[in-house]
Amino acid sequence: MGCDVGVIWKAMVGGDMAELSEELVRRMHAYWRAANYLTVGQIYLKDNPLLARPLTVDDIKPRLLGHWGTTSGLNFIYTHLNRVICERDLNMMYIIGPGHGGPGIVAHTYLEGSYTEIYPHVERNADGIKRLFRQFSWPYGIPSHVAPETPGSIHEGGELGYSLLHAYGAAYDNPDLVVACIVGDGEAETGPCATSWHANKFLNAAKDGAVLPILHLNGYKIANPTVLARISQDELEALFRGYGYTPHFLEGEDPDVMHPQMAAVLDKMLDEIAAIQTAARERGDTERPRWPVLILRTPKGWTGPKTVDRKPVEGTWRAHQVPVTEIHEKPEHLKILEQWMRSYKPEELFDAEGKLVAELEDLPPKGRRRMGMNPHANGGLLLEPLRLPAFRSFAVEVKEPGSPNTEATRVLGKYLREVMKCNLESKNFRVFGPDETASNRLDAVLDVTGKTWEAATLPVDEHLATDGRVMEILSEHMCQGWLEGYLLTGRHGFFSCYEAFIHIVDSMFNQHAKWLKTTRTMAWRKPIASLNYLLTSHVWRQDHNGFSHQDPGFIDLVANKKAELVRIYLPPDTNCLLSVADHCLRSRHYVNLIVAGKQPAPNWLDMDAAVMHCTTGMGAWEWAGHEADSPEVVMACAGDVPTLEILAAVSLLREELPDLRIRVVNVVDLMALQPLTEHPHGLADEDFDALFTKDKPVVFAFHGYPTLIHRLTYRRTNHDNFHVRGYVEEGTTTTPFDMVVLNRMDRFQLALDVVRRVPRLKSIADRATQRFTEMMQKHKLYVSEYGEDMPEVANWKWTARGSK
Ligand SMILES: Cc1ncc(C[n+]2csc(CCOP(=O)(O)OP(=O)(O)O)c2C)c(N)n1
Ligand SMILES: [Mg+2]
Repeated sequence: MGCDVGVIWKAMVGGDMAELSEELVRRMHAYWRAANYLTVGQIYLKDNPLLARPLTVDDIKPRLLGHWGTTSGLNFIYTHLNRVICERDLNMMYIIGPGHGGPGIVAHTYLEGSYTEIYPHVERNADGIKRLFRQFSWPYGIPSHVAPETPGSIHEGGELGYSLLHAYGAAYDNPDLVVACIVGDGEAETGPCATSWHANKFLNAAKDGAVLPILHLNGYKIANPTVLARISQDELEALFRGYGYTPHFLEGEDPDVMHPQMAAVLDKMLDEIAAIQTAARERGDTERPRWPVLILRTPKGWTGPKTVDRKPVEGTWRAHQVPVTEIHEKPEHLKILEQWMRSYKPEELFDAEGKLVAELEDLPPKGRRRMGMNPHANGGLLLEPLRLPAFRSFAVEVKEPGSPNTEATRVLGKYLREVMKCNLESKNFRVFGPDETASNRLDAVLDVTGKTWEAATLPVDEHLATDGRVMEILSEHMCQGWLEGYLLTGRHGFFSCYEAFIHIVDSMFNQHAKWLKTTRTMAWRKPIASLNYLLTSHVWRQDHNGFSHQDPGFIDLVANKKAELVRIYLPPDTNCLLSVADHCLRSRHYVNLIVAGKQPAPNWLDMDAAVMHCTTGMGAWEWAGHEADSPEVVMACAGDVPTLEILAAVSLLREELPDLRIRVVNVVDLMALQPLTEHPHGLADEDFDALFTKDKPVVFAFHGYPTLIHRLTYRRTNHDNFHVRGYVEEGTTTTPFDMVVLNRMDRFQLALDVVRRVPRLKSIADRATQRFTEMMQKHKLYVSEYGEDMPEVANWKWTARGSK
């Protein structure tokens, strides 16, 4: 559809002007100028902060870094939100999608005093301003984005797309909170952002807070126009109506008009929010409301240089980063910069000492109402520990290793049901999943709470509830983003996902881990609850689905991150899963990754043994090995299916070679494999050597890609003798045992590996090879013929004597 951009737009506030006194408009405009001045100063200046003398190249930073284009608009919005916070005594947070507008938020938090309270060395005087300028995008200073260092921030915004999700995550269960969320029009093109508008179907007007989305239609991204800026207003309006919002439009660039209009539109939207909340809270109205959204069109780089080198800059993509460069080389550029900075009239904004003038000092909110000081943006301050039931009471009774068979995640579901129940009153725990809570066998949780759902319901629906605490939508992005927002504002959560598809949020995990890494060493940021993943429906048991659903690589990704942040658990059975889950829900400031199957599988350890095993992280299972005083081979395993195959291989070897001295080692905490110098859970070298020996072959069956085990153990004494089997990217829709055969991690192959690696067995290697190879052939013929695993495999059970 063609559209004439020049005429597609008309301001839709209906020309409303708020009842702002001229005096207030004048002061708000001055305040905005001050924020813009401080923004430009951060990008350009290392000296002469108040322009007390003419600008020279010596005042200019050697490297000009930062983003101007988005920032003046963000500064405008912040100024206006300050007014409504004061007038309505709002509890408001500010999340900006285009996190590259960092200098604007730093400027505002400096103006309102939050910055100096947290960083007293950045004083409220000329020296402080100079420091503020110098530190920005400066080595060992502060980052260019709305980083963890920025007061009031829970959203870095470096990777675009998640602002709305963080905003909604923050709003859940915070009924008096309003989360203002600026969405960049470029950001709005990302997949996660595009779907996240639907979060309004999961927000309870009575029990949750409000999100105030503002689509910042400044027309451009880095180098291109944005799609939403170049469609007609009708389309734009239809789009947002279609998403279920009431769109409000405001366009302009003349501050005299924009200030009163912005005030009017914000008042209108906040009135709408108040009316929606009153209807839900006082009249019990349960109809899904149309929450307001503001679509704000202002020029990119508003108030910046109009042209540079005769090319238009303000209102174009050229304003995105640093609009005037080559200041050291081109005197006329220095002049443009000076004129630009002086256009904000700093002498009217700051006194001779560099203190903000009194009439502006009064303007922002005070204390915790300042957006830089909102405690929700420092969630650890508000964090209450979960009330946790005794996980031991959910234990499976294991009289002897190998029985009974249980579905580990189904038992976990019962435990989570109690966790949910214990914390219903405190409203600080939610379970997240992309349409898979029941499929992942965690549906017991639904006995005590529903699945959040504000859209229409039909009689056929089950467990949907407007106040449910299980959040399901078929978007891993949304689950992850909601959970992050929920955790960052001081609550707890649990995310279960099919193992293969968690990769969809690889990058979001990266960003969250970066946030945790940085905040870990910041004294004023308090630790938050860990992000807990349960990956199930895992690679080895995709009987329904096949190759597309087989990928254990998320473990590798998590292992890339700083040791102090990540924990990876591969519980071999149900009791271990319970012990690990309890531990994870108590932990702080980590990412915990748990990988566990949902299919019926044998249990190996009673609860006491499980707790002991999970606490150590790994250990020899004496009941499974028989090593006399020293083993000839170590058979190690990590993961439920690898554990099963290793134990089955041990049984075969016992039959074949009763005198072979085998040690069985199970690893539940993968990070224990690393040296203690690399990870706090790492086993000390002496203990590792004692467990894995210094010189005996280690045949290791691993849940994921084998290279990871090598990565984690390459510094260990016996690493050269580690022979790892794992997933090698072979898969299809086939039987459970055929999956391990395809990837050469089956019991026959593992037994063969042992025979080939133990020097004493060289003489019988040929015979064993023949026997085990025959078994593999027999298996192939059997599954091809009958479509299921051979009875001796499917019904195999561990016995104290070996296989039956
Ligand atoms: C997911 C992602 N892709 C690409 C980038 C690189 N990038 C940084 S800013 C930007 C343009 C952003 O445009 P918009 O959201 O409209 O922000 P604004 O115009 O307010 O600067 C891009 C593509 C990024 N940060 N994140
Ligand atoms: Mg833009």
